Amino acid sequence: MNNYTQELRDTAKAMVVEGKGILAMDESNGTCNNRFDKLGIPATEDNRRAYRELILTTPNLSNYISGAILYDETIRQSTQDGKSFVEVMQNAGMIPGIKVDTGAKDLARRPNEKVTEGLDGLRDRIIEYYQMGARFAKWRAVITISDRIPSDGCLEANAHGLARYAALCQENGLVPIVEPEVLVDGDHSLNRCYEVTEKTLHEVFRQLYVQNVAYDRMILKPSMVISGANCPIQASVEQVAKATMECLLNTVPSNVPGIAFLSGGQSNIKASAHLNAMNQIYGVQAPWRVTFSYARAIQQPALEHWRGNASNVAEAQKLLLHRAKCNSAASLGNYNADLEKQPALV
Ligand code: 5MM
Repeated sequence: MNNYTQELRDTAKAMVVEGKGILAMDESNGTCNNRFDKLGIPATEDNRRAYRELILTTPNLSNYISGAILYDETIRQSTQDGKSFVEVMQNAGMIPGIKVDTGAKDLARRPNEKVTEGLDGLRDRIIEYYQMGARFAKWRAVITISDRIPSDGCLEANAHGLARYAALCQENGLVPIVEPEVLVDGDHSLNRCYEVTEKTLHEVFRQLYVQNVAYDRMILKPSMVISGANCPIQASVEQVAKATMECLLNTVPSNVPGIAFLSGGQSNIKASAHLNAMNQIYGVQAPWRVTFSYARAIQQPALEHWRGNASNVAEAQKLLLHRAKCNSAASLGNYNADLEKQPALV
């Protein structure tokens, strides 16, 4: 056991504690600016700061959110009245996390495939983030489906990167969120998504083992097994829930404390319904907690309402809290149409 063993176990458990999930707000400047552009919000550093302040100061957010994933710019920012975002989170009882990958880049000699970069200097960056108050990290690998891909080379390179990152995190006190995202883009079927997701997760856990990563001190952030966005036959909520859970039960070791899904461009309601169905159908049978680590499926209504206007902050916070509350209920199998209609009280 190194010095961090018990701390990492405790942090991982707290991240997926019953009834809570993780808020992803780690959009890099490029992604955040694109989302602002679509709504006519000027893409300035202060607008990014103001938006993140809106999120983190939402009253009662910690009733449903255990921790939030920040971006490098965000973890160094403060509220308008000078309180650092890390302090705001600590005071509210939410664990600060940090995205440490530097993005998915073209994989050499593999058309249409990506590999996530960021290992250079990572140990020093993790040590700095720990000192700043972060207690977990995130690294996202991106896998694209077509008839010919993913290649074995792409799966191996991405899984290796995830495993090297996870080992460095555990060595230096951060719980690694391991995020292999199988993209929804394409016209593939649910079965094809199952096949690719299963192969991806097998390779990820093989590489985690090779790099000596402790499964009981990490969180998995997978995509759901879902029909491709352009597939003419879209699987039902129940089919997605069953396929996803079967796939995870076949691949994820039972001592992983929790699975926190990404939403991957699903509608808000579908993201809640799928998570809810998984918890309703499998409930206590699952060996790990099954919850959410959504970005768009929690933030989108709030961002659309805010539009960069200070007078919209309070209402935007209500919308954010509502999505957090619905997904919290889904993580317990208690989400339903009535709850969806009830506004959350800030
Ligand atoms: C897949 O994206 C992650 C989860 O978000 P969704 O729930 O919206 O799918 C998210 O944490 C993601 O990693 C960032 O938003 C994107 O960051 P980049 O690095 O692409 O700006």
